[in-house]
Amino acid sequence: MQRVFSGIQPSGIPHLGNYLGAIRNWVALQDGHDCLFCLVDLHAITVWQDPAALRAQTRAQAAVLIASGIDPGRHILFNQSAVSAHARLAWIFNCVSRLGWLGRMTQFKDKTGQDREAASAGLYVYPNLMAADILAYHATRVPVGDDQRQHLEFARDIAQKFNHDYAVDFFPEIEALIPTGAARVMSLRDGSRKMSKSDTSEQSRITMTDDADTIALKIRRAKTDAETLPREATGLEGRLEARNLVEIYAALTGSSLEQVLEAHGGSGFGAFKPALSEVVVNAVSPIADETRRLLADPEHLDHVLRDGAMRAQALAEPIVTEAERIVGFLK
Ligand code: AQP
Repeated sequence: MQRVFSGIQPSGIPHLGNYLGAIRNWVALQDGHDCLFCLVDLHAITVWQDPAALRAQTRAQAAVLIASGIDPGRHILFNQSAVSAHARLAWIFNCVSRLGWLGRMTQFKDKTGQDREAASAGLYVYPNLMAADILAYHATRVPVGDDQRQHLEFARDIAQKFNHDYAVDFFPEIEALIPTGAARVMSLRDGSRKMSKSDTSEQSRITMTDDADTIALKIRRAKTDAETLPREATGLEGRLEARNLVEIYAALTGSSLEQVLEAHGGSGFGAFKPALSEVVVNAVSPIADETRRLLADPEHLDHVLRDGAMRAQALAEPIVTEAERIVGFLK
């Protein structure tokens, strides 16, 4: 069976973008693959995290994943810092990848904006760690949202360069699994920015723990334009916010953009937003309820993560030890 590695940063509570772009597909991949689900806390601290909040968010992430249908008994759910192999391989990859490659990464530019000098060095070398996350397990398939496409290509380049530099055939080819439809969910406040845990506006995202009233309020306040919905997809051109809401509706109902517009074209947002709220509440509420139940027993969650870390360590240890031997470390 192919080994699949999936990561999510415990930098906040997962939102609808994480769910539609990633988590929902992870759940589906569990049949027919060996999966590792990793709460990537080493990545999270590339931007400042309050330590107590990071611990709470790590448990909350684990709870949301389990509530969404991830099965930590059949697969492996763990937090990254508990398995030292990630950091060891990342150091080797810091020395394999090139500054020029890192300089082309758009996520670094997006996250730092004008204030690049103040960014952490960790944020700059983030793609090296991401490559290590995957390759420490010789994982061959990585389900990610469309926003991570560039990082996946980077990881492939690192694997190839390592194999080339050391004249080995050690790291495998990686394949990105990118979902079609709502692969990138945008902010409810600005249709040109992706929905993000770290956006300072709570109103920009629907979190997977929001209750029905909060969801309805966020959707009611979501930025839109004054026009009615078009009857054809071409009518959404240049209407980023409108398109985002229609795409969310389509992704959650398993319909195409065209089908949603056939049913709702001609409606104003006054009518469409309540319909969208209902669809979102139906998807999010059962997950939010189960997450609250799981969070009531933090010791159980910690036990699940510790057990996952031991199983992950057992897989990664021989691979990373071999990589260290290949580069010439005494072993
Ligand atoms: N808006 C999105 N639409 C679709 N997919 C998304 N993903 C994230 N945002 C969207 C996918 O979720 C997975 C986990 O993401 P992550 O937490 O590792 O990192 P991220 O992409 O940086 O997510 P955020 O929410 O934007 O977090 P912060 O604000 O902390 O940086 C990935 O597969 C990603 O594609």
